[in-house]
Amino acid sequence: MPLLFYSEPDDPVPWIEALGEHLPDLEVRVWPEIGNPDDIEFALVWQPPRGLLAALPHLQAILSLGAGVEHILADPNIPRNVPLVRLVDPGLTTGMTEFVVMRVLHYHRRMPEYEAQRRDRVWQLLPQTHPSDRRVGILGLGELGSAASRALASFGFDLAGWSRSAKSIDGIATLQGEDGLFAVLERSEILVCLLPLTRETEGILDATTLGALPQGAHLINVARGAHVVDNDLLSLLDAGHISGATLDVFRNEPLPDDHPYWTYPQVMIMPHGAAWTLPKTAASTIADNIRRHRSGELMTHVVNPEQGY
Ligand code: NDP
Ligand code: OXD
Repeated sequence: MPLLFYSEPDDPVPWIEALGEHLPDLEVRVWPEIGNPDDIEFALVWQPPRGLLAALPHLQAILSLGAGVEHILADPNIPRNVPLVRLVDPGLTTGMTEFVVMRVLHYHRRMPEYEAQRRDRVWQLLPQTHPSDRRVGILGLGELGSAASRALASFGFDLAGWSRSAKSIDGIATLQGEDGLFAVLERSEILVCLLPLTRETEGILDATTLGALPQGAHLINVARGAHVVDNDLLSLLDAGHISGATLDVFRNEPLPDDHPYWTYPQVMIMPHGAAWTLPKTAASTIADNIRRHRSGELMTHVVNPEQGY
């Protein structure tokens, strides 16, 4: 039975080709040319329109084209008896690790200050800090957060991370619960957010939590825009409590033209491109789950809808 593909405005052709290499018998129907909705067995989607999934009566599994699934769970009508699978893709993990390491090093090696010096034609060496004296915090130690942590650990950073359940990752102190969150925040000169967006994590980066960071800290948000209370972040930037932020994700995307982030000198913005889901690397995981489902095995990375990730 066919798979419905929805990922506007992406080109579906690389996906059809990559999936075809792993599952030559899979028929991919690209929305809106889906034929009879009764035929559809799998839906592979990114930000599907509300109601689309509910209109597929024989749907067997919903496969997210992203690691985050809030774009699917936001639809109150998604079929609750159909498993929802999030994406774990080695290419996505590599891309995110690269981006996090790049921005942590950027702040660690004081690049914003050197850029300001260059603008003012100042020739001045700034003291260099050894990574073991640089405290970095990671919120979320799942596929992406743990991979980024391991990469940062290889530089020797002084790392602490926060997750819901207890973890053991070489080279990183791992904490849980509200006390654990504040223990991570209070020590993080550079804070990376890699949490999923759920009921519990929406707005988690607000005046209280961001205010708990040490004076002059930097924020790297590569998770979801709604983790951040934007006015609180802007106030803390204005006050100099936060020295700078790298924001890849926003409450409203594209970022509205009149948003203060566009022109805020200490804010680096990216158009939600820290890490891409690449057909070349992601198709094999997706195909593997389709094969598993067809042969009656449990799929991997099935979302717990109650937890929201
Ligand atoms: P995972 O589900 O693998 O990891 C999520 C982590 O967050 C887990 O460690 C989990 O804890 C922790 N967590 C969740 N809820 C809580 C909570 N209430 N309190 C404490 N810890 C919590 O997700 P991924 O690592 O694959 O992806 C993370 C997010 O990154 C995605 O949901 C997406 O929003 C974002 N993303 C952004 C991209 C971009 O280009 N900007 C690209 C890809 C993803 P535990 O391990 O105990 O369950
Ligand atoms: C994702 C994303 O969740 O790209 O995978 O944001």
